[in-house]
Amino acid sequence: MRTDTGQVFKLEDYRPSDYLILRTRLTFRLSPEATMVKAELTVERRAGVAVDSPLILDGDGLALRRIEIDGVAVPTSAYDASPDCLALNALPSTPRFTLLIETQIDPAHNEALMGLYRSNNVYCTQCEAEGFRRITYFLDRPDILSVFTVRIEARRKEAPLLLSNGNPVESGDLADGWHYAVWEDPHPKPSYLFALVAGDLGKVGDSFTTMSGREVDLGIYVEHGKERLAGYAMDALKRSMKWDEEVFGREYDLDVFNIVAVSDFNMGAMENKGLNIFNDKYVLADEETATDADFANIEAIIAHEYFHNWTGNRITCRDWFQLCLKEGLTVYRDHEFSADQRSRGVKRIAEVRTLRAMQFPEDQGPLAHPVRPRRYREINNFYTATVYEKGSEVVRMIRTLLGAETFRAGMDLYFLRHDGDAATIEDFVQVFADVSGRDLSQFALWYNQAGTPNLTVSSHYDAAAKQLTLEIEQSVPPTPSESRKRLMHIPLAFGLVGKDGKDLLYDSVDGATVEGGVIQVRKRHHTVRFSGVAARPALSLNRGFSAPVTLSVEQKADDKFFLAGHDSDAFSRWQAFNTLLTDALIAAFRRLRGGKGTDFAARLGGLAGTIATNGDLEPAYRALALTLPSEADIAREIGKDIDPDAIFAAREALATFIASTNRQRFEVLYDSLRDNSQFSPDAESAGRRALRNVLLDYLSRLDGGAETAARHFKAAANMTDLAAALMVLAHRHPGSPQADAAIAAFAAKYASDPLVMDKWFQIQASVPGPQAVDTVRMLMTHPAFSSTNPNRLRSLIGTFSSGNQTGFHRADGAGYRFFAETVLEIEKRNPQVAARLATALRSWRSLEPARQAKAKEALLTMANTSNLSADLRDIIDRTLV
Ligand code: B3K
Ligand code: ZN
Repeated sequence: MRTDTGQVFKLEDYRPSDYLILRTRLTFRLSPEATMVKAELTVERRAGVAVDSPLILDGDGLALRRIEIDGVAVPTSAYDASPDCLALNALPSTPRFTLLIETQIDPAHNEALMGLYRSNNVYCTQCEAEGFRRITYFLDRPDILSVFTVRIEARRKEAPLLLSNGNPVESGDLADGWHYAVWEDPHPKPSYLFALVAGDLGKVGDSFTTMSGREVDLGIYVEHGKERLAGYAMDALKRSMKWDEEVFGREYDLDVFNIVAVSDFNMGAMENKGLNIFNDKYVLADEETATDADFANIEAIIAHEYFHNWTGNRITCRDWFQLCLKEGLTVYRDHEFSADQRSRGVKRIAEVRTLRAMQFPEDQGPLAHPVRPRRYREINNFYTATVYEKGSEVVRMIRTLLGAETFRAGMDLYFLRHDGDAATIEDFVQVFADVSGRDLSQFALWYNQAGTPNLTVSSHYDAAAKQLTLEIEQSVPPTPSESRKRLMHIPLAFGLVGKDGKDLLYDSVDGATVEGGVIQVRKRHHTVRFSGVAARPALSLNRGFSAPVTLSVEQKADDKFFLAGHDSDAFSRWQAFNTLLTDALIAAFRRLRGGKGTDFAARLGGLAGTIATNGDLEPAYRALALTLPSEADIAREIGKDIDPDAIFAAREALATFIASTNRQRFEVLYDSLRDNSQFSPDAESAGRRALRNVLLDYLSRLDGGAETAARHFKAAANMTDLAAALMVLAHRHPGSPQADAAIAAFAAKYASDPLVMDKWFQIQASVPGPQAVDTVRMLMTHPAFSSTNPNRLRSLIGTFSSGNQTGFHRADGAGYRFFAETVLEIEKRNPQVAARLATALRSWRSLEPARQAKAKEALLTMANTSNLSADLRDIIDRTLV
């Protein structure tokens, strides 16, 4: 484990390296505990660099075995080697030389899952961001692009399959049962995109013909016997390849494209050139083991990693500060792909829900950072929702500002101008400024300034003058180390909705630039006046969530109800209803804490019923509308002095109110949505299942609810329905015979399927209430649990800490104590996963005082532990600031 050195990396310190590595020839002789790695590097000194400049290579826990320059052993006086660094002081005076380095590594004991490690007896690698330095000494930074040739040698019995990046060029037998394969990747790439896989795996093969008629061999490698489960992933891959050609004009560039699924993986997947490595959770699926959400995730992540081939691999990042250059853009691309494959409106609502759940709290808490950060201590902690999701929103805003055609022209120019480059955000923004002729300097603040901007809007309609006036005010809240903020350029899409639900027209507008239904907010204050507006409209703002802002609109409840039923923009219609629900929940929370407020409006319950049964609306949309804001959503809206128990009680009360108001309608609809046809994972069928399962959740709260859910469980013909029923039983009827029976039946059936058992862990870890701590402790001793597997840890510890508000934030602080102790235990093996889990405490300052004090104690326990990893130290220190 790399302990923290306290070193801070700064964007402004970027400097090109003195040396380049033009070619990298690697030879691996694989053995679980003693793998030999020979690296032959063609090194070139940059023009103008002094001959006596040292070459300083990165390492991480390496053991050096041999070192030669141009075929001659280097005397020990000419270098300094430590596990973490190799400094060469006396180099040839010729500008180019060959450096040979031999290191020995121990994949079998690599529990951090970075570098070369073993997962279920398969050798695999993860090098982003800085894992390559755990394999050999290198200039392990993304602006060093090198042409890689990789030779892998292994015992054939142990590893019949030998894969690396690029195209296969040679393979054959060696003495003593060994064999080898050579792979060559013609595209220069940074070391973080290196990959190697060796083991005994089953293959699903297919092929794709690119737009210029080239044939690409596709392979997905999985555990033997699981080939059948890779069909959906393969289909998603082919659809992704086609879509990138059609929508972005991007063609694949190697003879093969391989994907390998492994079961121990720190994140979702990795875009290594020509050899994507995936968490098996995002490859394996059939109706019996995967939910509709799993299918959608597989489709999105397969697409995401494939799209990286152009946005990430062919054009990579100059340094890690530019991470959003590839991640934000690639998320934008996968969002668009899913929107095209599924329902665009529904997809947008889901995206915004994720952004608010994951990114808004980041922006509003101690870990806030700009989409392009300026400082980091541990880069792995910056693979965040801000970099990914907000980064994607920024790209979307560019498209909104420029229009689809100009945006595409900008992307074309980006590919043309920067193909083969390690680029920056400035490069990216510049192509759009060039194609549009617009000044995007204020807009670029979205990359450089942290915090979620707020827009406050009030409106006034003058019937006599037929004028509508909007007062728009922007503010950007202070965030750590950025107390003074500059004003942002915010594209605010809007509609003036008339009585018939259609948008009203207007003659002219002044006070801000308004084009294509978008107000461009650039100043602190705009008075925007629309003339020639025939009647008082209901104001629909931030349509399609055109900007990632919070919005405070002074609006009559009547208008909100009207928009919730009539806004022609699907997102805004959903938003209007969601706002009504949120307002009602906050009022109920305040009532529970002794405040004043009226009971739930009967109209709210009525509207829920109307939406549920409105056949003009897609079932998936209706399911999203009827899903109440989560406890975390409500907490975020309330912002301070959070009491999770009161929030929980308020939410339960509203859910029960909606259920009892609509009992009959919900029952009829629930029955009518029963589907006996052949399973299909398509979005429409998934939408019907989603709606039916939301209705189940409501109905389960009424008399006979446990029986209804138990019937649902028994009748379930797919994992979506089965998991939904189990969830409802475990959450709404804990300890009931029905719940206990379902929990036992599920475990008995799926005991040997770790990915399905993850759902079982998740469902139980999220059961609300103070008992959750003990439940999770107990489940950690279950045979299906493993404290070295990241998926298991996320299912149990991650769900408990980020998905169980009343359990984790138990009033006596036992949840926090258990959490701190567990994170410290995990950290010893896997600092990256531990650090990610630890972010669950980031909103501790918004808790009520007693819980706040207890959360702080847990943070201090971690902070006062000596020899913390750089990963955990960084998160804890920033959280406590
Ligand atoms: N680029 C990888 C993430 C790497 C995370 C390193 N800690 C997967 C992705 O975003 O596509
Ligand atoms: Zn990515």
